[in-house]
Amino acid sequence: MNNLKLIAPTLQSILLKYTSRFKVIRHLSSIKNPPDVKYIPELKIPQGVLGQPTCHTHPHLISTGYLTCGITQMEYKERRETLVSKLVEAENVHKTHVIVIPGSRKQYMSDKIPYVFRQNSDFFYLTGCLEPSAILVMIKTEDRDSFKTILFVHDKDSHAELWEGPRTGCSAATALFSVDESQPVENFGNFLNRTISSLKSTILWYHNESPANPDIHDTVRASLRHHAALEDPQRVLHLMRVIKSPAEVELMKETCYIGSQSVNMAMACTKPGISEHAISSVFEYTCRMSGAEHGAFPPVVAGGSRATHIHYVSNNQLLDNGDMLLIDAGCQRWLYNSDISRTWPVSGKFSPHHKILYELVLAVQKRLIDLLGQQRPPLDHLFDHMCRLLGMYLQQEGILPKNIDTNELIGRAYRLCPHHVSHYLGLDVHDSPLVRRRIPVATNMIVTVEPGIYIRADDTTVPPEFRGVGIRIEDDVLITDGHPLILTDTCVKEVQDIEAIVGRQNI
Ligand SMILES: [Mn+2]
Repeated sequence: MNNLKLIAPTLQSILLKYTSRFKVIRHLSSIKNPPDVKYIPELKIPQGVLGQPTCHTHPHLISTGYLTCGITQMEYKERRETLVSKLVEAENVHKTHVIVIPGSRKQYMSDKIPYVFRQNSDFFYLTGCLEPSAILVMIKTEDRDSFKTILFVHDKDSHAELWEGPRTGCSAATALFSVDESQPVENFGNFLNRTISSLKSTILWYHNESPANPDIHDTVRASLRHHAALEDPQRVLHLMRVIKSPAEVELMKETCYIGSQSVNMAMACTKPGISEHAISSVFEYTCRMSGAEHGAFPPVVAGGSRATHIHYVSNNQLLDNGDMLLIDAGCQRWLYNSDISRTWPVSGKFSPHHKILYELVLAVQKRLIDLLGQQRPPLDHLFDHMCRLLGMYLQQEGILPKNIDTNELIGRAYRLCPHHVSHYLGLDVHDSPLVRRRIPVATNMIVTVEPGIYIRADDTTVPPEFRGVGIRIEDDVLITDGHPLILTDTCVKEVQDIEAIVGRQNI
């Protein structure tokens, strides 16, 4: 994390010089001692060069005793234990439970040209394993209290390793991932068939829709010939994933901090005539130099009325002096994601009408964060609150007419902000997608709060001076027993602070 020091002094001097709110910019440090980590001496990280970074080969990334940054072998093991006990409890008429969670396979942009590999979040959450096409299998029979964990990985192969780099291999994988047994991936099909056909009253837990790994999907489907019942483990798994452990909270703080500073840097580099592409590059550069692997998603960098297209990612226009610029971007660090939106004037000075709209969205956002702490509502209710607040404030400013009833007002507000105001955040940007947004938020969930307003250039239902602008303000928020903790709170969002730093950095 020392790399942030390359970026931080410039940014720190800008923030200190021009804003009142940033007295101290902390430097990132590797996570050394996450709270509540159990130290289990018998779990050891094998020595030697393996298929992924370890505390021995990459001490600048992973502290001694951890499997991945900030997370121990024990924590991964406990997650597997929790999942198995919850699944067995959910379907207790079956005698045998076989759980299959595949890793992602490599993706190619064209022949033999790979994309950067991204592990399947469910698989990573349960193993910490970064190897493509590895497979986790857990078997619980009724005659034993414990269950057996088998990890299928690509075994050592000097020819393949010449091209692709070192593999962990079966013998080191057993110790590294603290599983009972590791086998070569080629054995998986036979193993599954044999297991399912030899055991009575078996239920196969496998995510059958939109399979994470099409290569093994047919193998798993074929094993169903042996009269096993099929159930999806994802709903239970996502209910676990949506509540973050202390170590995960620390990782989320880091990725949110990097994302926040990178948006600040993008703001500082903005000036009339610069391209959306350049601003996008500043964001990405700052993230990566600060310890993020890459962006969390293709960023939206949208000037003027282009910001009214919610998923504008072309980012190929030049920024005009009178435009507002909307950024929706985030980064990934150790697979944990941040997701931030900010909107600022290209010129560094809000026009009176842009300022009215911006302060209105900011007021809605702050009110929604307060509500999360006070009422802990389901995220769907938060969306209802947003429409009501947005409608009310727009009416107060004379942007929506006074003579319409509440229902119509909420409908008009909804048309001006058609996207949801919140989603869960973590290993996936839209995290734990099987967890409904109808359940109340709970302590240690991390959610976004992202109200917006999008007024098209040809929208004749609002006064002309407010048309052709899109504004969104998005923070990442940890639900606590008290007031929510805004993990992206070092990202500038007050009008005076934005005006103080836009354009202060030359590139
Ligand atoms: Mn978001």
